[in-house]
Amino acid sequence: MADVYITGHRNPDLDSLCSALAYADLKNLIDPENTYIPVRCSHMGEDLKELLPVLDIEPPPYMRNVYPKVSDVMLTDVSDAEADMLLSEYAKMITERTPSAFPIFENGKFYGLLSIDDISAWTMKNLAEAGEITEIPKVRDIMREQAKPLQAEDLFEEGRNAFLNGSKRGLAVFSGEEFVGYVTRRCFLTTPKYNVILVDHNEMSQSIKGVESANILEIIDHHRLNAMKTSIPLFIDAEPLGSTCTIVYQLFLRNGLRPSAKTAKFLLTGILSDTLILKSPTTTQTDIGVAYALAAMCRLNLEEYGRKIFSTIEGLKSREPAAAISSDFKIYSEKNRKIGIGQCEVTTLKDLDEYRELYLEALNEVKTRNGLDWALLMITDVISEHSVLLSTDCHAEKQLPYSELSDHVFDMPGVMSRKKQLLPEIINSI
Ligand SMILES: [Mn+2]
Repeated sequence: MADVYITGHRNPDLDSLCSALAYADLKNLIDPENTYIPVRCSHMGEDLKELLPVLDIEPPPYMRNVYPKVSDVMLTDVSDAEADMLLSEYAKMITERTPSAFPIFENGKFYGLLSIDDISAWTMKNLAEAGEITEIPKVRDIMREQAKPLQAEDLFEEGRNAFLNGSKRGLAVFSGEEFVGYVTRRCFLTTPKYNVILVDHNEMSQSIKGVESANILEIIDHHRLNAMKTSIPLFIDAEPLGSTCTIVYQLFLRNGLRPSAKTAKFLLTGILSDTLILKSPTTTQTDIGVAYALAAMCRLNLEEYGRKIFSTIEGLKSREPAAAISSDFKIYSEKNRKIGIGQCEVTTLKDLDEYRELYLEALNEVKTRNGLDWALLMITDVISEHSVLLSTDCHAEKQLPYSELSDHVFDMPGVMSRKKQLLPEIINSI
């Protein structure tokens, strides 16, 4: 029985959140041996936070990283060894095992760790001084100075280093102020690994932090392949469809299952949002067929529900530029250059002049903050199927096949897809 975390990309969009939710549902149905947990690996943009309650969708919980932690290896087997106990009573109590360190309590509250070094130091001292042991001490009287406890959230590496740099046999583990377990040197012999499934992305730079140290079991995606080297064989389902949710639906069918109405709604939401209500050029006949089938399953009118998904979109001038840019921002590494491309959906481009300068400024800050060579923002009018592109100063921008409306602002009629239409041009131009 293992836990497997299913995550979409950073700065999650609806396809990432919904494909994680739906795929976890499918995996739990077909593989009851393991537990599949949908998560999101970064915080959500303000627009998404506003939209989810409107759609009545609960996002998967936030998971910071998949680095192994002290809590993954700590021991929690405690018994009621009290500080006031005689050492002989303690010896009887732990006769079954020989722990190198063991937690001691006082009135039910954690008191400290008693280590075999404490016991042997006391024994040797008494034998050296008196030649025999005449009196049995209380546990508290032989316990020596305690080391600083670890925190459950501390990284495995930090825990291991605490032992390498110290001489202690064991260390207490706290969660905040509360004792939750303890670790001995033995706990750090093998590094635990998290199991993860990546949906809606396959690039390390877009994934959950620590993914390089995890077991990647599967990748389900519809983006270009730029996957990391994996440590174990894996299942990949990558298809050039409009949405990861379409692939997840096909996996339901392949397993002879039909999604529940709830899961059908997750899938439909991902498809309609990623394909801009089936209008984006990334939309395939498969996406269209699947979307209508799902709408019937969850009894939603496709057009109406699609408009609802885009209903809370605010004009960019009423938003905070840096937040709007980073709400859906992807970083690509190409030809030794780091390029970031954000995308914002709007329902009109008429007010562009009112916010253009502010967004260009914010884009430069985003570029600096992320150590990028080039940062771009694609502003897409989903109603008229027309985008404009804002760009930081970069020699490659002159190579773009778009007409320049003003300095660093390009016109892209008919361009709806960052991945399929814009990214190849960006790569070409550098
Ligand atoms: Mn997607």
